Amino acid sequence: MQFELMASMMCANYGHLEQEVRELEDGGIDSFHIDIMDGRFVANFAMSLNDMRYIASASSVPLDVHLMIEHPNNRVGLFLKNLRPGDTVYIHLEAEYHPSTTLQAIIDAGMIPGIAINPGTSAETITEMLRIVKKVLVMSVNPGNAGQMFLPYVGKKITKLLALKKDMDFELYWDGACTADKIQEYAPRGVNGFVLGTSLLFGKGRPYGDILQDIRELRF
Ligand code: S6P
Ligand code: MG
Repeated sequence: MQFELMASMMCANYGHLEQEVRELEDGGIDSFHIDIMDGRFVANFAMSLNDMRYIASASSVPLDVHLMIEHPNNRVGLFLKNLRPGDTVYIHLEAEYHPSTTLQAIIDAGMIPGIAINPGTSAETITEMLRIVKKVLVMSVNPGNAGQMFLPYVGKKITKLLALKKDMDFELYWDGACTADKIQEYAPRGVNGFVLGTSLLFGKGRPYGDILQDIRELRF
């Protein structure tokens, strides 16, 4: 079964970031998930533009940039000019009046356009945008922090999106509280990838490569 695994780099150990990047890359991570927050759209601040730039320079593994910022159209250029073609940029639909304008800027820069949606945003709300984006990142926790509890009502929305996915050209990704049972249930149903944070990857006292291999073989 094919599915992607992304490392949520806000959960990494910044005491030795270079080693973290190297170990994840050697362990076969598919992309580095970069959580950018502005203290407004969400109350927290996570990674910075400099962190993103460093990781882009330290590895050729694709970046998966999750912008949790208000009106990303005003700032997306700062990120785009530091990325490589083929990296993904997600904006939150809830944070922009005219998301298609921002998504077009992402496409024009050669990046993969994605939308992220909060737990409270319905599948119906995003249907039109599904014609433009390549990826949808479903938040299964409210954005802002790692280490939160899964919100069970998101499961029904994922089921709806999996049905829409059969006729439309987009991929579906899971972000938040991703545990082994979620991968076991949703990878066979068609979720394309999972963001791994404190629930499954970081702070476990085991080499990342071993953890990633176990997940890929659904050996939990
Ligand atoms: C949350 C952020 C996520 C988390 C990740 C943490 O605002 O978008 O990417 O960092 O989900 O994973 P976990 O397993 O600690 O919930
Ligand atoms: Mg994220």
